[in-house]
Amino acid sequence: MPTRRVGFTGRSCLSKDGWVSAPRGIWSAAGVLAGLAGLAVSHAATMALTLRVSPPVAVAELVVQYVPGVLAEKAIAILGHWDKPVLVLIIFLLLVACWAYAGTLAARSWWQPIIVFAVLGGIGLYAAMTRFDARAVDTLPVAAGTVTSIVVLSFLTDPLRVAHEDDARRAREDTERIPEQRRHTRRTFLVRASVVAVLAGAVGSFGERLGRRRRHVEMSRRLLKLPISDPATPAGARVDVEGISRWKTPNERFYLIHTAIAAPAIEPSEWNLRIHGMVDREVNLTYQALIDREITEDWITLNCVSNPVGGPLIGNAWWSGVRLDALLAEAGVRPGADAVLQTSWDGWTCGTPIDVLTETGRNAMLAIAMNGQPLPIDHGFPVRTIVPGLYGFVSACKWVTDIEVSRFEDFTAYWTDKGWSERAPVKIASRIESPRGGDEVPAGRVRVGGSAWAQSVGIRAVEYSLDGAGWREAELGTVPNNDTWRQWVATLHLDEGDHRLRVRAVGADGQVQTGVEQDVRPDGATGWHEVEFSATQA
Ligand SMILES: Nc1nc2c(c(=O)[nH]1)N[C@H]1C(S)=C(S)[C@@H](COP(=O)(O)O)O[C@H]1N2
Ligand SMILES: [Mo]
Repeated sequence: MPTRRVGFTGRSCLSKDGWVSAPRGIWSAAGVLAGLAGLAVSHAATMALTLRVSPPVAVAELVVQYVPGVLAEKAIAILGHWDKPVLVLIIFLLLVACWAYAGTLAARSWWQPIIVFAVLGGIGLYAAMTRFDARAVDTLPVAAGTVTSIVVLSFLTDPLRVAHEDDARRAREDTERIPEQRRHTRRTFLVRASVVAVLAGAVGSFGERLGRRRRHVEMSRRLLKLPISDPATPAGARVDVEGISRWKTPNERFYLIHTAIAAPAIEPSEWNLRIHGMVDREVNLTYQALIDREITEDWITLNCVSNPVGGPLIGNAWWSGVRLDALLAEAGVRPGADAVLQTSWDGWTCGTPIDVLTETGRNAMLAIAMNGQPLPIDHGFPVRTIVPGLYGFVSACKWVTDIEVSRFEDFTAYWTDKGWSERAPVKIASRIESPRGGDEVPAGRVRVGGSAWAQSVGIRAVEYSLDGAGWREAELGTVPNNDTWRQWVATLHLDEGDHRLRVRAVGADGQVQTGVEQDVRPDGATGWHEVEFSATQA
């Protein structure tokens, strides 16, 4: 019987009767290949989602964070600037060892290797979630990679295991057709392993290509020196209530909406804008020509039409850019034109009324910066449009490259084709940010607050109603202009028990926010925001 171990030199890892269908090395190789496939998928996911670090690099950062100072200094003394690549290499080798181990465990049981991959995934997850810039999406690459590894390992070891069991049975029955079975097993395994290797290589290199471009653009973006300012939140804009949004939304907290799966990465040198259509002279602008023009800056709140009553799809930033009225005047808008069709690098379109773009009081701009930073790639780098008073889907074209002066009746755009409105001014609205629904607050004196907006009109008052009682006026924060949200605050005296708080805004033009509830489609939600919470005795 032992003479049949032709080609299989590994130590038995299963049967008491001394049989081994595949040497340990093959099981280890299956484990390593499964691990590499998972790594390739997690890397591609990191790149496609344009996240900063892939899971092993997040782990390396975690190690750097916790490694004792003396040790770190020693490592740097020996390795110099190679310290980080060496650390990543060590992590990679440890991973390979764990994967190989998981492969050998697969010879014994189906669940033991899953534990190994789950533990590795858990470490990756912890590292991803503890990064300074961690968001929920940062968990996706690790999750995708872990699932891939587990599935691939089972796919690879399946033929090994079947043969394993067959062999054990044949050994007991003492039949003689085993070598052929082995050859078959080996062929199936090799075919599967090659398929996995090719797919993993393809996925990994696709991710790498995606990522390289993005990293390059990110570098150009960081090196830009723009003639812009970065003021702090104006005094008095922020009211004093715990748990409400910041008045100035940090870029990394600003909501993101786009139809592109991966945001386009565009070098400033590649960017070009064409203003054409119903104009006297076509205007063509390079990035340099654009930033050489006079820069306008302003606080402007950006609203998404899909924001439900009380929802989060709104943010307020300091935008820097070039006024569109001047550019359109230069092009010379022909009589009869009432709209521009904006098109982005990725082919998204929106139609914007021309009168809003040319209105002198309105600071409609081609924005190049947000909160004192060149636009983040995801928010439209290098150039996007910002129009105070209009929902984003009809105005705030990110990665804008083409502006065609036209007439509404002559075109349709991305969202209007899908049943959303052609024209969509932002509706007057207000929301409660503290307390949140379901909160428990101490009974007695409680500060509540939130924000309200009536863009390009301004907020005159915010009123609240507690437990169905009459409307009372809240105190307001200050605002630098009528295009931003305005914070409100009120002091309640709460009895123990359940409460219901409602809020509504009054515009500077006297318009009172309607309580009639309307869905976000086709031109924005209406209705009063209401929050249920309870007060308990401390
Ligand atoms: N190119 C492009 N621009 C776009 C969109 C898009 O899908 N693609 N979405 C729009 C919508 S619906 C909104 S609300 C804003 C959101 O901008 P933000 O992601 O910077 O917050 O961008 C607008 N500009
Ligand atoms: Mo939107």
